[in-house]
Amino acid sequence: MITTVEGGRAIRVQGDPDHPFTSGFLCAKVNRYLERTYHPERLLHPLKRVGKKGRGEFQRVSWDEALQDIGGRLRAIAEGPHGAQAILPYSYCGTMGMLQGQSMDRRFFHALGATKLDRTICSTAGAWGMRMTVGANIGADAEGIPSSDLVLLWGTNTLTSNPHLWPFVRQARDKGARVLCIDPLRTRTADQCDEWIPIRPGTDAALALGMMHVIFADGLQDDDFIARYTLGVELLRVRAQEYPPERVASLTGLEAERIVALAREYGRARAAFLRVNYGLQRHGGGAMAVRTIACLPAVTGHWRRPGGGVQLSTSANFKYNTAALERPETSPDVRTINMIRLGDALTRGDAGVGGPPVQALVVYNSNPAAVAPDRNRVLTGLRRDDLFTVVLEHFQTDTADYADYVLPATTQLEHWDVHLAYGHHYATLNRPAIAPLGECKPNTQIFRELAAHAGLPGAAFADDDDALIRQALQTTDAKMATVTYDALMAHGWVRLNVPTPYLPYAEGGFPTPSGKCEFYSARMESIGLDPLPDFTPPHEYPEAVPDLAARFPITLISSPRHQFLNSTFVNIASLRRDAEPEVTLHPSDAEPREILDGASVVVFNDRGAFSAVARVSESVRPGVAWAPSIWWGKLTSDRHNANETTSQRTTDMGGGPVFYDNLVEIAPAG
Ligand SMILES: Nc1nc2c(c(=O)[nH]1)N[C@H]1C(S)=C(S)[C@@H](COP(=O)(O)OP(=O)(O)OC[C@H]3O[C@@H](n4cnc5c(=O)[nH]c(N)nc54)[C@H](O)[C@@H]3O)O[C@H]1N2
Ligand SMILES: Nc1nc2c(c(=O)[nH]1)N[C@H]1C(S)=C(S)[C@@H](COP(=O)(O)OP(=O)(O)OC[C@H]3O[C@@H](n4cnc5c(=O)[nH]c(N)nc54)[C@H](O)[C@@H]3O)O[C@H]1N2
Ligand SMILES: [Mo]
Repeated sequence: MITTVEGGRAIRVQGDPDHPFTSGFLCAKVNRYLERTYHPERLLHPLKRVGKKGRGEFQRVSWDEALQDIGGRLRAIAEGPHGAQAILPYSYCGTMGMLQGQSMDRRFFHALGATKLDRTICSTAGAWGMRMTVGANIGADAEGIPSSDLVLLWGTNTLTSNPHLWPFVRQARDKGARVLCIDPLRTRTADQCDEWIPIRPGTDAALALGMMHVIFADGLQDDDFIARYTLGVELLRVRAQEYPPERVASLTGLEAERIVALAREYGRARAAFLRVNYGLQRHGGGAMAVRTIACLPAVTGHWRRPGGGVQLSTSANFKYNTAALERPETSPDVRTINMIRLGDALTRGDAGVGGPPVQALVVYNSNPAAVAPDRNRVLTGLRRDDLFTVVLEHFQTDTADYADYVLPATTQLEHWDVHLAYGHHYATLNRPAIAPLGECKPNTQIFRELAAHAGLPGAAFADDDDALIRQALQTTDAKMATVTYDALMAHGWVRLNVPTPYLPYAEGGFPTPSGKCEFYSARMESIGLDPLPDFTPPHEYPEAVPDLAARFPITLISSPRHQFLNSTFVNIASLRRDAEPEVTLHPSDAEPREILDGASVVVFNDRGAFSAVARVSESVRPGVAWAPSIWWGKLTSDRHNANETTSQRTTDMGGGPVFYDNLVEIAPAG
């Protein structure tokens, strides 16, 4: 991103036209980054709560007063009967920078001896699935897509969540490639594809196994690739036998002929690109689904060719020196709490992991009062009078309303950082374009100063941001060889030391224990799991929980609204455009409930409820509803959002969330 500054004020942001992946355009949200940065409600001074928790009544205080009080109180808790494990940090991806996201903050909590947070809320299930099959969350290079002859957008809303991929897809299409979208929703992406394959939520592994069934039956597999570079094909064939098209049809809700046709098209393609993304792994069987799909390009040998393979992410290619940034060795042996279980952690004491009650919560780069599942319980916890809460933020979010102190943080325009990517292969430097607004400080600086006020000694807190950048880059990893301090300072971004396009597994070299693509996984067997790919039903799969499904027959998907970035940008007027929370349902579900388009409805289950305006449309499959998210509760008419209904259960592997594995009922309001 290029920022134009005049007289100290940023006046324009634009994409870098020279960047090979983003090629000069920004997404709908970041285009509005100036409106966000200079928003009249931007937090510019430290604030101390004066009203009841949740009311949002605060008064301005000085940094000194805030830091002294916070430092003293955290120290008192650390020295109290429960020790420092009563302190819980809570952060996720407000910024994904290596500095502002995971450096001084970690050093601070490690030195304090605080509880550790397992940062699972987005991607760990899928990452687990990739690791079990190909060995790492490293996939095919999107810059190869123009050479693909088939693109499957599988569980991803590309035009919304990954728009920079689209130009590559178009290039492939211009050369004759077909583009298919596998999604329970006919998203704006599906609308632009050659076909929409409206799968039942949480059943993708069954579809992948059905495809393998047909591919093996028709002899469309690449026997040479399989023999050289994979492990366990005999067992995989047996497993795929169990998934004939008719059975897969009943599991996935797709027609058997459609499944056979898809399998043949995939099997006959030269280089099919599977763009799987995080949407499809937000179900009880999410890790196994990704593991299973990730077997496909090894069965067909598509990894050999540019544009072939599967991409969940490219992030594991970026080997910044996180140990140097975080100093994990300075942490005592403490418990870890899964961030998805925040509701339980704050209200049940220990989120099932044992140990002391949580007495202090320090939130940064996250808005858990909006984004965490089982929102009722999260808010009940945040409301506790005996919980000391500190929030580092740009805005007075739902979470900030429950804070004892709110500390104003800088934005991307105001601080230094370095970034990895999860859809391409370029490292990025974030150079501040303008001075911090008001009294805002970067997270790194806030944690340095908190360390001093909490009486934490150590040279670790003396490193400035320039030193942190240099430490992040201290690595001997071959792919990082091009990512030097000088190159970043000179160009702002630099490609990893990999060819274009990068073919990670063209000649095997899978980073698994066996060095092969593991259809059979001894690691999974050793921890008591099925060593082979399989279909693991969602937790709230109607056939498995008929009583629940009788009361709550609709699966709710609450994936992002085009103009929001999780809960970021929801308070930007030009992006919210006076919209209200909506829920789209199929006419065959609307009719028996007497719900008309535009009607006010309530979406509910045993966990909670939220209001929305109904949209009746065939853009969702029957039995599925879509609530574009993630709303700030405080900007809706009933102060609720879709996470009132989502559960704290975790995925089969990786401890991920199950946001879209969520049975609800929808009724006219009142
Ligand atoms: N505009 C915008 N862009 C974003 C974000 C944002 O909030 N807004 N968030 C960013 C972040 S943090 C992430 S993790 C990514 C997420 O982006 P994606 O990985 O694309 O994931 P989602 O948008 O959660 O879901 C994508 C699609 O998966 C579908 N889906 C749900 N369940 C299933 C299923 O069981 N099977 C299949 N096949 N499809 C299913 C949903 O209907 C949805 O259309 O986007 C990033 N980009
Ligand atoms: N129902 C439902 N729930 C979901 C999802 C969904 O699709 N549906 N998506 C899930 C996913 S994929 C993810 S990744 C999570 C995301 O959850 P979060 O990581 O909590 O993401 P955001 O909601 O964007 O909130 C980030 C906050 O960080 C703040 N911030 C940004 N930069 C900085 C900074 O430099 N310093 C400080 N101190 N603060 C900063 C922003 O102002 C914002 O309020 O939500 C998950 N929750
Ligand atoms: Mo995410």
